[in-house]
Amino acid sequence: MIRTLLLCAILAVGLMTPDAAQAHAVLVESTPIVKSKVPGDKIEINLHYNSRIDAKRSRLVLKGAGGETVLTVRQGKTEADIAATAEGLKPGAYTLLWDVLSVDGHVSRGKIPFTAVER
Ligand SMILES: [Cu+2]
Repeated sequence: MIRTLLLCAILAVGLMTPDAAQAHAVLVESTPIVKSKVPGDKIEINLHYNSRIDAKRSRLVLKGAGGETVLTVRQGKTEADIAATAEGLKPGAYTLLWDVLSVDGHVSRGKIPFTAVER
């Protein structure tokens, strides 16, 4: 992790183009919001990053009591957004695991815990 960040810093300094300087993907905003309660059995997911994301080479996995589901990732409203639809959710705790490829070729990952509740 630290080694990856260092490498990024070195690359960012080495290739001081506007793109490289802001290429490493950091999650800026998410739907659902971390630790939020989401009503209903179908949720629209949208993750917004600080840089362009390669949606085709990014992964979203939804983990819940019933197991793991690999979601179909699509480009969101902008090139810095990815989106997916999760259906058939039962009330309970879930974790959305994201794994994205940004334009500098680096993968970053994170998780978004949330709770599905009855509408
Ligand atoms: Cu990077």
